[in-house]
Amino acid sequence: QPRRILRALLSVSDKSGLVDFARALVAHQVELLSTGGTKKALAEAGLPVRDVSDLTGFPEMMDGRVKTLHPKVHGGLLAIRDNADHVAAMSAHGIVPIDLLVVDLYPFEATVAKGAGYDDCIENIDIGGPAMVRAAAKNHGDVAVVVDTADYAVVLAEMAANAGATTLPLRKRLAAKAYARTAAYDAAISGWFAQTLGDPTPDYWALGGKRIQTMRYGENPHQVAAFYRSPEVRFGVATARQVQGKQLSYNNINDTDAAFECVAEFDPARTAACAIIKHANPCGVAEAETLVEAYRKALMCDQDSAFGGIVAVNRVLDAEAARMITGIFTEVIIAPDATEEAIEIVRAKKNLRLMLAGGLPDPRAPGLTMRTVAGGFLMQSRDNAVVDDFEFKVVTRRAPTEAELADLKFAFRVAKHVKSNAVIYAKDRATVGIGAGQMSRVDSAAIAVRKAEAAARFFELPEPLTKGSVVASDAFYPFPDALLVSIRAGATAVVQPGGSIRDDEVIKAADDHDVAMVLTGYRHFRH
Ligand code: 93A
Repeated sequence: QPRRILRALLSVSDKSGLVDFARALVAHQVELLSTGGTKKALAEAGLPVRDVSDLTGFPEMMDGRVKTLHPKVHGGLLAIRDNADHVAAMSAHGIVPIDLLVVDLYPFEATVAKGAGYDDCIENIDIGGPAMVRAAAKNHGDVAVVVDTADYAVVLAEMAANAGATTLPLRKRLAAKAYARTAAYDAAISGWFAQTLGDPTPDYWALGGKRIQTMRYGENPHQVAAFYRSPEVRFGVATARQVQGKQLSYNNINDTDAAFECVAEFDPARTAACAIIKHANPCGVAEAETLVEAYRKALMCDQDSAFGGIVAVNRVLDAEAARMITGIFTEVIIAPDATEEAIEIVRAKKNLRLMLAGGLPDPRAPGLTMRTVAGGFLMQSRDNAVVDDFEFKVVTRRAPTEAELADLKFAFRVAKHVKSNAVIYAKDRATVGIGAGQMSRVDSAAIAVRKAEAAARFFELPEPLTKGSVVASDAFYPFPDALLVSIRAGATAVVQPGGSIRDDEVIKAADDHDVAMVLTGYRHFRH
């Protein structure tokens, strides 16, 4: 059912593209109606346009809070054109049909993002806009609704092809988008309220977000996927600028996020740091004076796994680091920024994606993480506990040396970003063995040792770097067995949360081998 557009109501906050679009509508003999600011913009461009106040017989009032909330507007949007009762009501009340609604809502999300005050945020809650959008979308049998400037061209293309009319399939698509937009808008508002009320898990939870990318597929080729950006702006993979390279895949984005969150634990003012990620787990993390040195040390942990990995750094990517990272097959590099020279070097690898985020994610930031379960979803606050804020309580006869303590802190920082059960061996502020994602902590402890042995063979070292290393466990040791695996491999100090009913037994095993143990009181499960 093509519907000829004879009258359009335009009410947009973002005026970009407006005049050209409206001019094209006028060329199709469409009559324009508009609210204050939009009307002004159109009139200034010399286009014939009627004020909505003209139609309603009411002025805009209460600082614009009431401008389109009127039966002449909503009747014109909601009336079914081939329903005799509706048509009779229209003529009885002097209501004229509105065939196209174009709305860009008050910029609530952007107002919050720029840190505006409470009253300003409240004033930027659009009421009339969503009301019209929802009305027009309900009546998509007759009315086309546009909530995204990207659709101006789509509508014009259809009108051009259909003598000024839109088709039902397009109007349905526009309606679906319109409801998604108002839902995301309300989600942003309720999310903001929850935050201001300090009530992060309210009775109802609505998720907002804008699609920024459609993927060829999801985690596997038979799954569909898209990437959405949440309205609150922060430094992260979703806000990073892709400087070059192929499109990111679902798994790339997931891994890039893991990599960037991991290096963000390392204050760039204190140290350079690098993380190499595969399948969302680090296969090498290191601190050093320079990024290139950090990368070199990270790579030594598990050279094999690093192939096709994702690399994150915590400082401006420089030429030396870029040169070395591009020396082996890498999928993605993410950094707060990069020098021109580094960008030039990466450019030689056409497919390699370079993501520049403008800054690092704040590891202490509040916020929520979500995962779906059959029939619902789980929300929790982020794991924003940071090693620098922990008290490292020594529980063994021997206290760690200064060097051991630095490595223990390093290892526990990394442990937070390794899937449980996580056991991390570190030496000289670099991982030398990572055990991840095992159902038994003993297995994680042993796998990490095996990795170190493989690295020793590869680099022809006299002995695995686990000799004389420290070890971190993401959760307490329920028994001494996993710890004993690490001690046998040569670990001299250990950090763990503590809290097991067998802590005494575990501490005794450490004391028996003159191993230093510290407890953090914080667990870092990650699943
Ligand atoms: O304050 S409102 O919620 N009350 C209304 O009746 C209303 N009608 C349209 N905001 C309302 N709008 C919004 O005004 C639109 O959604 C759009 O964002 C904005 C356009 O205003 P102007 O044309 O004056 O720039």
